[in-house]
Amino acid sequence: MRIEKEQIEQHNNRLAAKHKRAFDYISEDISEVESIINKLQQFQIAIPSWALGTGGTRFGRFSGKGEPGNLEQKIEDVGLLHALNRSSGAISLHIPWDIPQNAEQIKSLASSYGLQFDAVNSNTFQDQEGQEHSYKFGSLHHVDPKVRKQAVQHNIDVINHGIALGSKALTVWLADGSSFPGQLNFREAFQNTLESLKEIYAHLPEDWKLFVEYKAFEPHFYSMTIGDWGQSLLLATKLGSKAYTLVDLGHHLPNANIEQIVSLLLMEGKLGGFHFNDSKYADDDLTAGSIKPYQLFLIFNELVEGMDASGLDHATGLGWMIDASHNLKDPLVDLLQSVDAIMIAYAQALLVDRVALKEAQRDNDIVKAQQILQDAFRTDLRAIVAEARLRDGAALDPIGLYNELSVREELIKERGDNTVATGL
Ligand code: AOS
Ligand code: ZN
Ligand code: ZN
Repeated sequence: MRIEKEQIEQHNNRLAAKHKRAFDYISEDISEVESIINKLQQFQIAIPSWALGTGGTRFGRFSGKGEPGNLEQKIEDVGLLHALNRSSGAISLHIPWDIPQNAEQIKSLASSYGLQFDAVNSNTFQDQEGQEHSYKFGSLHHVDPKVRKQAVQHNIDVINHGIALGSKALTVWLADGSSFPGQLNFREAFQNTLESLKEIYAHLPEDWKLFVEYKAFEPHFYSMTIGDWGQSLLLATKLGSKAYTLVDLGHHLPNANIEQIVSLLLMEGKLGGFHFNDSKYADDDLTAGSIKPYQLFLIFNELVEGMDASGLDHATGLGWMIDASHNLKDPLVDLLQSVDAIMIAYAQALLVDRVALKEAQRDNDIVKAQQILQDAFRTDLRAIVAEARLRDGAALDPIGLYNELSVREELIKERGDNTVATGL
């Protein structure tokens, strides 16, 4: 299924008058409105292939329907999202779940939807069919060099798939850790991981980045070998200039100050990319902005400040990606909600009066500083985000149009009750 230009135009025409009233009202008081719209138009958030199917929990999985059964259909799904919002112009693949049989065909299919290939993700957290050694006790950190070698080779294969598709980054997330004290020698586990990553790093093309993702706990509950941003930064620093830390919002211990982590990683030039999601407890992988929208705004506030300070382009300076997986909502609707929440938080961060904030900080005027941030956060910028979509030829109300066009019903007609188990 494809969404046609005319269908979007008809939808937008119906909402045009209402949108114009809201847009005129809000933009009157914002002098830099054009520059904010421009930046929103540039900003793209990659969609992970594993978020397109209904996620599961270890207790059960309630299947959706009309879900993509192969890579072509996953690309079609992201194409639909991108047509609706023009902000989801990339897909992030997961090997071996998404092995492209014919890279050229896959590439041209993606570009027919205006999509690029974001970071490729390796998977050494599950045993694959026909694999010689098991990852039960870890992969890159494993005590047995034969297991490490197998995991390194898998990552090299993933890089090669990525090269064929035009990806520019490899994301490594490891389930390596221990669940009982004494199970691991921490130093050896770290050293083994570093040595394995060095071998992978040696195969990275010149213009590629390696993203080292950390996670505080789960699947292991005593230690994770790359458990926090310190361990990730240590590895990225030892590896070299193409290695960076990747921040997944759900991978911290409760109440961690993620915005401060982001700020310092940017200062060190070592923040590489982002996995957006939201959570109340841990790695809940809920819709971005659904639980802690103020935190999302504060993170974007640091991103904008830090990227401007180091001269990084907002759209291309970091890898932006969603990492979420649910079992209650239609995954496509959920992704539209996530992208919208991210855009709103970004727009609000762009609205912050940086000069006034700097002054307030210099004067130790904490009341003023707090007010500046909260003023921006409490401004309803939905019409500005919608205007950016309108100018890009996307829908004023993406979820509204998704429902008007009965997209899910159409997909069920095309694909049947197909449902796939993906995601972690
Ligand atoms: C796992 O918790 C991490 O968030 C990974 O980034 C990701 O979910 C995984 O690689 C996808 O299976
Ligand atoms: Zn992640
Ligand atoms: Zn996660």
